[in-house]
Amino acid sequence: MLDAFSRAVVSADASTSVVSDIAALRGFVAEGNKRLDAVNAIASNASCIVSDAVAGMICENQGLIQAGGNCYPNRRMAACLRDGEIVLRYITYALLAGDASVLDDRCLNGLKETYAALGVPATSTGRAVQIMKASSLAHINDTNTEAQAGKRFKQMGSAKGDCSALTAEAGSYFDRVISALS
Ligand SMILES: CCC1=C(C)/C(=C/C2=NC(=C\c3[nH]c(/C=C4\NC(=O)[C@H](C)[C@H]4CC)c(C)c3CCC(=O)O)/C(CCC(=O)O)=C2C)NC1=O
Repeated sequence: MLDAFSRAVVSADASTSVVSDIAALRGFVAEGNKRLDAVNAIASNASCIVSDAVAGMICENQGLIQAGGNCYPNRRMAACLRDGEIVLRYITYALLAGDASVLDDRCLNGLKETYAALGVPATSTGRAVQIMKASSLAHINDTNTEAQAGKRFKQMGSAKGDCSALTAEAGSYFDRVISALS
């Protein structure tokens, strides 16, 4: 598993040069608190993000919870919710490290094949991850609304600033999951 720093070392070593992209690492450190806030925004809303995504996925495709559907019976429903939490957890690790390798190596490696063997439908999984993405990015940017969340409405209240790069990076980890599974 790599992070932004070990990645810089590995890349430099691969070309037998000294570590050169110091500016990027300086930025990683300077923006570190923002990154921690973003990780916290996802981590502290994780069960809400996951259950909302799986509920949304099922709402749009109710065959999933009928006999023959991959969220039926409850054992499979539980496995699905658990998988949503696993995927989201690895995404937070990648966001914290500033590198996708932990997500690739420890979560996505072989998952497409496992899902194919178990009959877990790829389009539905992709849809759940897409909803987790929308909801996570809203929590990072505090753009979630009471209308969307009802009684469970909660904002992080972090200092407002430019989070566009971090939001794009976080989004890229969700996209990575979707493309690895499709
Ligand atoms: C290292 C990290 C890690 C991952 C990622 C992981 C995934 C994983 N998900 C599994 C099952 C499963 N995954 C799902 C998931 C879903 N079904 C749906 O319809 C939805 C589309 C989706 C939820 C969004 C289901 C239903 C099963 C059980 C399938 C079965 O037993 O028939 C299994 C088979 C073993 C088990 O049931 O526990 C694995 C290994 N395990 C790990 O250790």
